[in-house]
Amino acid sequence: MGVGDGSVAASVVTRCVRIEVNCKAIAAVIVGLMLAACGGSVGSVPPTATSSPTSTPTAAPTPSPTPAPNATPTPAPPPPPPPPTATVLKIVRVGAYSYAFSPVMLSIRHGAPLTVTNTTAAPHTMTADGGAFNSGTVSPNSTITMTFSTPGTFPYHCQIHPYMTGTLTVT
Ligand SMILES: [Cu+2]
Repeated sequence: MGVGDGSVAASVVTRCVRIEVNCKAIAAVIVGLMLAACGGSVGSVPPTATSSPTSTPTAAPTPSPTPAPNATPTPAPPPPPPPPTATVLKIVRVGAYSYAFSPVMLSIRHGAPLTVTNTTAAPHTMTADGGAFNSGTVSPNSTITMTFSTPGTFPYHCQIHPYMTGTLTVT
């Protein structure tokens, strides 16, 4: 009866206490887990980062000396064609009283200068036999320059010394 009721009640209370204990235990476990999960690091040494291993500082790569850009020397531009060197016709003395053109046979491009140098002490001329050209008097130890525009072969002579002859070929 009463006792029975009392024991039943006590049993209920005991169960409740046990449940409460279990609840407290569970709560404690949960709290512990939470602490372990998020509070584990509180107050403790921060975990050393293992993702970035301390690498030995490699020396900065010594920049290899850049070779001077002279590998392919720019080929020098071809030299400009030399100006037409003047063809020289000399008037020389031969023997004691004779003169001559030297060389006797001479070729020159049309338009190119012909330098006539009188190396003697007498005046001379360079006169085409057919009258195509005439240098006029070339004074002693002087030089004149002539050009010829018409190609052809021109025998010439000195008007002062008719025995002085030569042939000029204009190409
Ligand atoms: Cu002459």
